[in-house]
Amino acid sequence: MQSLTAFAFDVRHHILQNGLTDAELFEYIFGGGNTLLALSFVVNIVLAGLTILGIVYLGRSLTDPRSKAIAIALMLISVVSISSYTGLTSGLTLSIIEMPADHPAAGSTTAGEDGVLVMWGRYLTWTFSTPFILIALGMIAGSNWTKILTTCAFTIAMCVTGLAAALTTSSLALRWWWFVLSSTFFLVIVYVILVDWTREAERTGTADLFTTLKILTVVGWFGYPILWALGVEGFALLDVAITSWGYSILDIITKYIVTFVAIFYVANEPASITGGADYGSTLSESSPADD
Ligand code: RET
Repeated sequence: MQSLTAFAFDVRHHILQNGLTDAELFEYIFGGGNTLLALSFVVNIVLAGLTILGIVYLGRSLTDPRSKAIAIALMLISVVSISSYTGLTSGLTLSIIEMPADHPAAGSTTAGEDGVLVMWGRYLTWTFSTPFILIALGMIAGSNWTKILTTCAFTIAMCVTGLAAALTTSSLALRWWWFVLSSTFFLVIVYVILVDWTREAERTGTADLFTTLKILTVVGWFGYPILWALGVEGFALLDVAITSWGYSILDIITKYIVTFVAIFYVANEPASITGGADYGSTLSESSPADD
C-alpha cells in the first residue's frame, strides 16, 4: 500500500512536472500578491455552499420522487463545485507546467519555477459536475435515459480530453488536437440540447423553463473553450487571474444561476415535472415508502 501511494505521487510529480509543494502553491496564491486569483476560488466556495443551502430550503417540501431526483441532481452540481474549488484553494489541483517551446507562454516563470500556473483541477472536476447539469436539464425536458446518458458520456469525454489538452507538454500541435477532439464531443451535447431536448420540452410542457435554461447553458458553455483558447493554456492573451475569474463567472452562470432558475420552478411541483409515486420504483405496482 505504501509503495502504491508512493508510486501514485511519483506519477503525479512526473506528469505534472510540479516542482512546488501544495503548501508552496497555497502560499503563492494566498500569501498576498495574488488576491484576485485567490478571490476567484473563495467566491465560488461561498456561492456553492449558499446554493446547496438554497436547494435544501426551497426543496424542503418536495414530495414527488421525480421532482426530488431533479432537485438532487441540481444539488450535486454544487456539491462537486464546492469540492472542486476547495481543491484549487488548497493547491492540491494546481500545478506549474512548462509549455512546449513554440507555445506563446513558453519560457514563463511562476513563483520562481519555470512554467505557468495550470488549474487542471477545473477540467478534472467538470467531469463530475457537468453530467449532473445534463441529467437535470434532460429530465426537465422530459427526455429518455438513453439520450441523457449519451450526453453524460460525451461531457465526460469532453472534460477528460480538455484535461489532456491542458496537460500535454510534448507538442503544441497535440495540445490543439486534444482541443479539437474535446470541441467535437462538446458539439454533440449542444446538438442534443438544441434539437432533441428543445422538441421534447415542448411536448412535455416545460418549454418556457427549458428555453431559459438552454440559453444560459449553451451560451455559458461556449464561453469555456473560448476562454481556454484566449487564456494561458491557449494563445496566452489573458493572464492567469483573469482566466480564472472568467471560469468562475461562467461557473456562476452555468451552475448556480441555472440551479436557482430550475429549483424555483421544480419546487412548485407542476404536472410537467412530477412523475407520480411509482416513479423510479424498481418493483412494479409498489409505491416506495417515503421517510
Ligand atoms: C475545454 C477545452 C477544450 C475544448 C472544450 C472545452 C469545454 C469545456 C466546457 C466546460 C463546461 C463546464 C461546466 C462546468 C460546470 O461545473 C475543456 C475548456 C470544448 C464546455 C459547465
